[in-house]
Amino acid sequence: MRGAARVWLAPVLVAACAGDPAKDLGGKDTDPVVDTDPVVDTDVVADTDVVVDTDPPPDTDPAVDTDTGVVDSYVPADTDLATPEWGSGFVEVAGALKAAYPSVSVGDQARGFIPELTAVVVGDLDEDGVDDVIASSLPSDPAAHATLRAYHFDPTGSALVADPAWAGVLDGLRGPEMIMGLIDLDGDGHLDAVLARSDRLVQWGRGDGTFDLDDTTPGVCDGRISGASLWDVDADGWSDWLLGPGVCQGRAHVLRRAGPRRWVDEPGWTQGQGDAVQVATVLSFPSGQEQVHLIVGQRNLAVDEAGWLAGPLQPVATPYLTADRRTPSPVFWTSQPQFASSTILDLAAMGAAAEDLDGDGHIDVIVTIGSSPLAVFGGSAAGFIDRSMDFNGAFFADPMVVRPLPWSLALVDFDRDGRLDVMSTFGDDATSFTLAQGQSNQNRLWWSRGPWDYVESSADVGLTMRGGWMAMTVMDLDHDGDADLGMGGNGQAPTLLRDQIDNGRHGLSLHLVGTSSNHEALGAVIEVDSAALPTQHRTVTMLANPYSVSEPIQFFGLGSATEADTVRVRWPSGWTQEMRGLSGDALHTIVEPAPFELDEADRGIPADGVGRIRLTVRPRRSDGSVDAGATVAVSLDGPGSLSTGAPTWSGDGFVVDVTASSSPGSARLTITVDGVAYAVRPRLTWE
Ligand SMILES: [Ca+2]
Ligand SMILES: [Ca+2]
Ligand SMILES: [Ca+2]
Ligand SMILES: [Ca+2]
Repeated sequence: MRGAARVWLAPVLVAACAGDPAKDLGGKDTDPVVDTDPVVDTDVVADTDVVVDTDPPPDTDPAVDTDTGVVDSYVPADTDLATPEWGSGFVEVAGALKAAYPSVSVGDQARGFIPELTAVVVGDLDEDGVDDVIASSLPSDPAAHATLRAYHFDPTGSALVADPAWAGVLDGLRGPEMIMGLIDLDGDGHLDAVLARSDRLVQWGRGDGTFDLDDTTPGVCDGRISGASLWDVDADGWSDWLLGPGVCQGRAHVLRRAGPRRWVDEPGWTQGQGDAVQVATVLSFPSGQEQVHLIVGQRNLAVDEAGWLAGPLQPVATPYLTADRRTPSPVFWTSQPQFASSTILDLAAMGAAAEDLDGDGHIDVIVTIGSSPLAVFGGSAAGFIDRSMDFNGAFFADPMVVRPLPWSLALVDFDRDGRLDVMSTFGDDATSFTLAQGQSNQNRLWWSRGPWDYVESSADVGLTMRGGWMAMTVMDLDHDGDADLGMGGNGQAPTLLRDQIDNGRHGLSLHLVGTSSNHEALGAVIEVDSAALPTQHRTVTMLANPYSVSEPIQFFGLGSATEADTVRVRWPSGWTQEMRGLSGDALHTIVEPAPFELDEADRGIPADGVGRIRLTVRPRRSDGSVDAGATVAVSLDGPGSLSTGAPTWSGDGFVVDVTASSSPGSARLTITVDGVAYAVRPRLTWE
């Protein structure tokens, strides 16, 4: 089984089958389009009142506003941002990890053993305030199971301490596959573990380092996966999974969240997909009024597959998503003319990330592709346009036996100057590892000095360690407001890198926790004003990295300012929260003050025609306070019945009871406040 996995993790081989682009270095676009006429955003002036009582209606558009074209001018007030300063750069804090991996197996070609594959994830599993680390590895021996090792950080986050007491604690997680990430998926406050198997995808954390193993996730093909995406496809307030088979061929699956700890495969939610994709992972993001899902992986070259799924952000009727060929033309293919009619799946993309890199209000997408390291799809009002970037000079200059492959991405402002930098891991896949017998690759950082203007700064930040890298998780392990990294790879001991870029600039990290919105706050738009930098906008998405599922923490630079004047969060539920004076150099967790609540956690009761679920609506002002003077209306689409009359103010919120139907089915609630509907429409189930 694992031998087969090498096939889909083999862009070099695939590219060779499709015309040998690995040998075609291509002519790179030397004249990248640069926005010379940025639209100035006039709608971001911070209110000076600490208590805001403007009572704005909920915004029904949780996506980036493409009509107003919010633009960051990228003209920082801090003139010293023109040149980078790196201080100590990235510093490894992986001593204990390295000690545990004195020799990582590099495989045995004669016996068909691929290199040992490693990954590392971070989270506070026992909730003592100090992050914990789980390193996992898939041994070379195909008959062996993944191994797990647990560590604590010292309180400063500067060193790792092995914890023998946890050897037994992790027994529950031991199994055939690696741990890709730690996320609180059910919103109970305890981190849950995401495993690299679709039929054992989530193990539920108890908050003390132990886990419940009652997994009911539907399996996909033989179960092995290397990545998965979360997105609230049906906008019901619960995140759904998008994932696909990693070994066999099949389709990308959408698993609807049907309860706090339950997902149901929904083949009827998509249309137009073929059945011949090996999915590395999925990248989900909003684009205008749409949700877009990029299937990262490779298709059977004999079968046409579009490679994207797209549908409205506010879907009404199934199918919610339709297969689409979004790959920009002639983007990227300008330097690869032999692929002029190809889809993204022809090039075996293995990682992807989405963010508005140039501040024009449109999400841009970067994809790692084997035969030309980074493909940049620039978002525009007309769809993706050509943003061929010269990310690759140093990459091509590296004297390698076989071209190293890019894998995982991070689009993060590492130096806190307000501009998003680009980092990619590089390493072999099993095939190139075998061909070259283990190469010494280097991860790369490109520093942004303006829209579509990047300077490779890998050596400046100390990214000189060489190895075979693949997985990358992004976190703030020392809670100081900047982005730290976990990395693993083929035949490679995992490592942790702490951002010690000391340059006098400050930053903050934000971890959003949705309540009425999806728990991961995916799709939320964050706007940060600080004294020293132009307004920054980010959209919360997950990175699509192999063997890496990071909690979507957002990082903002503050330049010389020590706090953010204003942080605005437009939650996926549709209402906007505003906070003042969040301190820099810190990780802030922001929990959505719920604009509505249901008194049944699983949102389902028997279809007996009698039982009731109570909905409490609390219209929120931007400071989070409840507005008892708002006008609230509720409607039900589907079986069941609402209590008669207008929603009544109970002293704690506007209360509506929904009575179950007498036959099984489901219905969705639409909640309207002062004439504007919430963007989340919860689903009730009569079972
Ligand atoms: Ca949990
Ligand atoms: Ca959902
Ligand atoms: Ca930066
Ligand atoms: Ca940090």
